[in-house]
Amino acid sequence: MLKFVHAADTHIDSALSGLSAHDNAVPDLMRTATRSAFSNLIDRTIAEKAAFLLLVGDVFDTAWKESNTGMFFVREMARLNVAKIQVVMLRGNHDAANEMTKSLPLTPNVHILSSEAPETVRFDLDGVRVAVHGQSFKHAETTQNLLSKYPAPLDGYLNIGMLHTGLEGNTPHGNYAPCSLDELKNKGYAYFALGHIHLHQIHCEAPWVVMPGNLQGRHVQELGPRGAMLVSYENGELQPPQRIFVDVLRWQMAEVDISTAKTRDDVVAQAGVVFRQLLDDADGRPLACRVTLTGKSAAHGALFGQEQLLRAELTAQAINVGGEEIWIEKVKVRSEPATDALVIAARGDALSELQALLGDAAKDPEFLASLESEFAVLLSKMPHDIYRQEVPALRAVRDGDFATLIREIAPSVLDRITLEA
Ligand SMILES: [Mn+2]
Repeated sequence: MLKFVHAADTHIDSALSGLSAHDNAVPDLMRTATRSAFSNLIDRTIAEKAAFLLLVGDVFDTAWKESNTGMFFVREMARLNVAKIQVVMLRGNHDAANEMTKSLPLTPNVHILSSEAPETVRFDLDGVRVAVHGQSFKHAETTQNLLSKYPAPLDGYLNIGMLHTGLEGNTPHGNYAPCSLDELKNKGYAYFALGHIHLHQIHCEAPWVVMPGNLQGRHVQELGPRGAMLVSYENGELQPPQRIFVDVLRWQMAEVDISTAKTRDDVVAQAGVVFRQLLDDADGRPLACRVTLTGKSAAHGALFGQEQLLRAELTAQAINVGGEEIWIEKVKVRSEPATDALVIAARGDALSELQALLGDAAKDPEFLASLESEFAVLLSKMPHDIYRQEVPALRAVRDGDFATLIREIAPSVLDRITLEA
């Protein structure tokens, strides 16, 4: 049996973003995660006794700022060389050939595919002949179809294509080296090792057309487990590729339905249950979470305008549940008041009147102008670090958008009164 590993978008030395030091985040892990994931990939490749490793572009996030990044890569490649594992790599839009001005000598097991024309690397591995075809990006802005010039499959070989591509371009990742799935299928290769799009996807099973996804989630847009593909070739046939997870930290959405919560304490307790569940499902990895509170809740009114406090309480809860294993990226309050505006209007009591008053206030230019002048005095006295805080209500005040402020606050005010009545 022959095995190989297919990885892409390792973005070595790109830092994770979205967690800051003032929370209980470990800054070291944020900085070193992409490197650690890459080392895990090499460990796993050696442990699996793979014959070769394919790195399909964006191996590096940018040109090396210092030789340190390059030296790390040299060391990892040398480990594979000792284990007699071959490497075929190509350059993508993040590490295009003309951007990578610095270079260091590498062990002879590493083949970097040409950026001038498609190139084929051949191996004879325990009687299995393998041909790997591919081309590096010369410039970051490579928007022509590279695939069309790839060679025909070689007879008697296991043919593998490597391509860094935005496919047909319907992704937020840019339309690099575009091509269609039909073009890939019609090439006559047994396996297409793709790269560029960070989300894992198997596009086709016959032949295999596989996007491994990136190696390590770097922010809240890159959710869930991340890694590479392990592929086996047995009795003249490729077996279904398996995902291997080498990430060292995971991003997740922590959605907390607070419909049954009555107080902020209830909200924090319910968030704890969600944190516990996410942590149980994280394969022992630390987690970075975006917390979103949803549902019609009696606790909604107690959350509004309390973003800083709520965040502190949820962070404390995260520490209670997971120690240093779960961090909070952001808290989004998407819950709604328990009582509908229509229900309140139908009551025909003092509360309905207050609701109507608040509704009119948002449309009263004189009242809005008076708010503006009163807040102007307040804002001028506010310490700069507080002034800059990204709190929705404060942002509305800064922007002079008092109508929005009233519309947002009104349901919470009514909710608090309803609950206390
Ligand atoms: Mn890319």
